[in-house]
Amino acid sequence: MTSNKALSDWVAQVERHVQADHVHWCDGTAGEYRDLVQQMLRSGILHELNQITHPHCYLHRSNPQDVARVEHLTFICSRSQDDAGPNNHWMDPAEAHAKIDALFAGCMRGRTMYVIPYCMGPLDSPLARCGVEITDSPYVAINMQIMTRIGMPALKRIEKESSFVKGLHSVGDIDPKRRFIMHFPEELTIKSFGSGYGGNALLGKKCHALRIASWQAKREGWLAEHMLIVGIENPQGEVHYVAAAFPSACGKTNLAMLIPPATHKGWKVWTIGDDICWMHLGKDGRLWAMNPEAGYFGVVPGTNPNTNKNAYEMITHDTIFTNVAVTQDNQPWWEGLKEGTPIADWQGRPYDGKHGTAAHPNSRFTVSASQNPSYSPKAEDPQGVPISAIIFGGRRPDTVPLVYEARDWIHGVLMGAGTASETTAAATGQVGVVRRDPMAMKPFCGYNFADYWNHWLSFPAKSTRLPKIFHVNWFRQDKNGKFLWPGFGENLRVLRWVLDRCNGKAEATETPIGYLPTTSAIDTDGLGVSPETMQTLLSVDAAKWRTEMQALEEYFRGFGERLPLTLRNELQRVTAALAN
Ligand code: GTP
Ligand code: SPV
Ligand code: MN
Repeated sequence: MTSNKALSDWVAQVERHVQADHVHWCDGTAGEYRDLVQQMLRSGILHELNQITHPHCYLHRSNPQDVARVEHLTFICSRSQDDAGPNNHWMDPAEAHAKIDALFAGCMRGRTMYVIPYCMGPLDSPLARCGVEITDSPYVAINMQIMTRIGMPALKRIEKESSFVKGLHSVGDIDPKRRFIMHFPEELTIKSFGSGYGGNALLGKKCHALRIASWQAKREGWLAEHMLIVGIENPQGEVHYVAAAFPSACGKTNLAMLIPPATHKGWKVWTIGDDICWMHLGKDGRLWAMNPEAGYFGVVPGTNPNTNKNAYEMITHDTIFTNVAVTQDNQPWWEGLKEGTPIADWQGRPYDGKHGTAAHPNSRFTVSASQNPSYSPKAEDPQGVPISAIIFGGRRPDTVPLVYEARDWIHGVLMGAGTASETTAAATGQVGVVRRDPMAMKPFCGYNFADYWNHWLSFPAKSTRLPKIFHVNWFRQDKNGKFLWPGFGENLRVLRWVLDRCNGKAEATETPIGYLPTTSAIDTDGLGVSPETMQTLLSVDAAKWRTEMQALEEYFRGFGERLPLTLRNELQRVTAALAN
């Protein structure tokens, strides 16, 4: 099937080991997608949704034990444990291979083994990277077809290039006790067993494009980040691009396809990507960003015409829904939809409104990026787009202001490293507890955070035209737990201040934690947020921030001697400023 000997040898070796009944090389055609859907409708893996209101939309119900990423079962298996760092679970590579290979032995008897050549990034981009996922899940195969560029063109590229990422996946028997997501960065290899869910199973996404790619990026001088990429067009027709890192389920998809509020005539927003961003220094010294994905695997709950009209519209056709509820007439339903009534929950049980949510809080849509009304043609540009600002953010009910700016790159790296956020349903475990999530990469950095921060800190020596760095928090609450900031489309007002700062046009006040907008610097015309609320959103409580910096210092201590001295000093500088 292929002239690449490394690939054909690996496929043959896997085939012998897993003992699949059939081998199917995915060609990525529309006919193949249709056939796989038909087969899954027959076997019950997919259910047809209302084809009049939602043409070509299907529902997949996961095993209830398999509805999110599993960070405690995710391992970085580098030769040295220190290379994985305290931020990762580590296993010795030989031990890890032995453990997981035993699970793969004979696991595809009676099943078809799908071989999926894929390309992360535009096929003609020098920044793109290829991989091959072998899986026994047809659900994974069609999701990969939407999320990446699969099939013959990717295979051709692999045949021309010397290396590709090998990803082996089996749903096994979906037993959480026999589940591992293992990464072997030195071997460019991923082995994932026992889960069919999103980030555990679509190996091009978090496993390749973040964990393995971040490792490669460190060695080769670029960045692989958990960031959306968005273009903001002002009424004069100028477009500036922003990359923003928020933890899982903290607003990337929403910001990436934001609709300007009615008060903002002449503004337009262009989506490049909603989850992953690969950035390279250009010859001009600017950072150029590329979205390695071709689709969105997005959070469904909360999506409605007021919060995210673009997403709402793009998921009315040709969409795979995972773990949503359904209405009497078989339309998909979720919390926050604001219309319709669910009669069956995400597990297909009759829904009475009394026991839990109808849709799973981490229910997802899979949809091609080309269906997004705000999709930018620049997303297909082989060179990517130049980034003016990098934004970090998290879900913080208190302490963290709506927006503030780092005084320089080093301070910005501290700001990113200091990001913390309430946990969400995107991963198993407790929801709503604040944890440190540096650069929104806690679950995704394929190596020691200390080395990662060092890598970030290496950029000023290579360029004087780096983007400015900011931090935002859309999730500050009042004492009744109500969000103080309206968010969603109104976030454009904050992005305007950010871009004006980049162009030297907006006012700011210097504080110990960075530059904050002056009270009048953010346009609140027609917003309906009182000046007092704006004041709260833009205040810095020194006592709370001293506690915050102490917590960060404690966290940094876990990285020992490997923590870059520059970062330690920067933390001390901010701490000292807060003491005054
Ligand atoms: P991943 O796909 O897990 O990486 O998540 P994401 O960062 O793309 O998050 P997404 O945009 O899907 O948002 C997750 C949840 O946060 C949804 O329920 C949204 O409705 C909600 N959300 C997004 N933006 C805002 C905002 O500006 N304000 C508030 N209050 N909620 C928001
Ligand atoms: C996330 O959890 O950050 C996601 C969904 O984007 S998953 O693909 O499951 O990682
Ligand atoms: Mn994500």
